[in-house]
Amino acid sequence: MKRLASVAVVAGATLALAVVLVALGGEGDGAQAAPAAQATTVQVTVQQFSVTANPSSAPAGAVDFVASNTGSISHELVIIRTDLSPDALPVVGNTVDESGAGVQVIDEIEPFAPGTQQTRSVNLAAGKYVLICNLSGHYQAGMRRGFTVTEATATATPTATATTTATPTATATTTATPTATATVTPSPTATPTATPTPTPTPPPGGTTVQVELKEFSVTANPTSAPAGEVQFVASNTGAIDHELVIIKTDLAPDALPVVDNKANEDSPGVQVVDEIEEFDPGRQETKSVNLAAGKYVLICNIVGHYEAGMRTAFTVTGATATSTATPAATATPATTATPPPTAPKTATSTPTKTATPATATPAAPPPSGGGSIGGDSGLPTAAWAAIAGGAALVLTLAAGGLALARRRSTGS
Ligand SMILES: [Cu+2]
Repeated sequence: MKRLASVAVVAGATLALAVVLVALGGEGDGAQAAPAAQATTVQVTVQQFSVTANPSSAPAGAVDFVASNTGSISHELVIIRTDLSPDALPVVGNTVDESGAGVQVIDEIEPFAPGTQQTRSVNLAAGKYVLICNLSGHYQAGMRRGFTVTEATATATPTATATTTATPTATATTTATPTATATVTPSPTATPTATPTPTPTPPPGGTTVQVELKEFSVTANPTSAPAGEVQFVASNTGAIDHELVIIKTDLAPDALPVVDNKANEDSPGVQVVDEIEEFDPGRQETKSVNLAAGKYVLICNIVGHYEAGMRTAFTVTGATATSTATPAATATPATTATPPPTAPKTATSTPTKTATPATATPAAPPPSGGGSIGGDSGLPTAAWAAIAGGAALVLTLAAGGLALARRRSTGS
């Protein structure tokens, strides 16, 4: 009962406020009075990575969505009727499943360029809607917004425009509740951070370059390497898929020719050396390439990403003098006792069996050898070695016989 009473007070106060405003002469645009008759215009802003709608609801009937792309890459607007919450739409891969359960696509504005505006008029029944951009990864990155369509007659004035103009002292306490205006949340703008950390250390087995990919920047550390093997370790620290394209070019990173919102990988002066295909956020991919001295640009060439800032310069210097010192012998494992090249091969090949007396695991026979011999029994290691040797011999003979038989049967 108390609640009812307070509701009545609020309603009364609101009514009073409205009366006062009308009496004052209605400085606001009082066009909100009869929305059902004509279309409601909804201003929609799409950018990386948000969708906002103002107002955030409309009465059933004609609705004109005026969508502005204030981002730096292309976006689209899909109008979906669904009772699911905006962030709970079914996702397949990197996009919302537009034919998924509980999802009904009403209409959409195809991808349109940054800085442009598109309008779409639709007729909407009362219900809950979600406005999204369904370009790869954009929905997950945050491009979604709930939108409500109310019954046409009942709520003619759900959007209290009076609150913006009127700030009355007396009724302020009671009217504090009903302001349900669309909040325009500023989205984070892309800030390419070029970290200059040049330390081209000469590599023992190649230079490792850490590359960070995110919306919308590419950073490399170090930013240069001596000619030769370069291992790119690319981390996607963003919220959507990215890729890494390694391009040899004398052009500046931001001066690559662009076609259809992508750097043109086939244009003259642009030589794609290699690439890591697009991969998920939070993941890491590695690619080793052999690079000649020269200038390079590292980019993500998913539609729009290059233009949005995903590019950085990378330099490959002439091979340093230290390249001759690289020893080829470091690769050999534990048995590094390998003598200088003059030593005969027989010296290293024969003693392998005897050289491992302690572990009791003799060298496994080359083909089809599977049995490892455990060392827990009471047998002396010499006995095990003998058994192993015998077994190896038998296995080898068996394998040889098998191979012979097979060769004979196939006739080759
Ligand atoms: Cu990208």
